[in-house]
Amino acid sequence: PLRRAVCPGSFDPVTNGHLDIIARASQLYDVVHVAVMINKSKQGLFTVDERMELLRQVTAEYGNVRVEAFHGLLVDFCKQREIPAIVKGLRAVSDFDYELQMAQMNIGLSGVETLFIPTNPTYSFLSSSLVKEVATWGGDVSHLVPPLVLEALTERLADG
Ligand code: COD
Repeated sequence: PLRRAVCPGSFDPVTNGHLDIIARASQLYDVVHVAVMINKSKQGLFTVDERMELLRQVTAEYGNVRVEAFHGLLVDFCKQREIPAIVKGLRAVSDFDYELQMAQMNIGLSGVETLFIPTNPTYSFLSSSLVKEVATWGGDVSHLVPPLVLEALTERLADG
């Protein structure tokens, strides 16, 4: 059977930090599902469809990445697709508390394991929310997101 893993997140929008983890997971597993988790209480800068389209384009070169959206529990996404592993990036100790809590909850709920990949230090300070904030005020984020995402950000922020 194919070895599967999921990289979940909000991806609003995808950054070079996300891509580093997705690329590394794609070397370790036959199929990597990238799950855009829908959070109705959190309005994004990009719609879920826009986030998925950006993710599809920037992960196309890896060849074994599937981008999907899901509303509900991550463990249910995993159960429906027979995915035994969640792969997450750990940026710093500050990520650890919450990530450990979620990992323990998820294994308790359904036996799905969580594996952590240490973030490339180049991206350890990077988050989608900081990228949005810096870009909003005209700061240069061209080294932090793929060119396609930079284009989408510039366009979206010019609209608003
Ligand atoms: N470098 C490396 N990895 C990174 C970086 C970076 N700079 N930035 C982010 N990442 C990785 C991390 O692993 C992170 O967890 C993931 O990418 C996604 O990041 P975001 O910011 O897009 O997404 P979050 O933090 O909003 O995602 C949280 C989830 C959606 C995964 C979580 O809330 C969830 O699983 N929700 C579904 C509902 C559920 O099951 N809840 C119960 C949980 S126990």
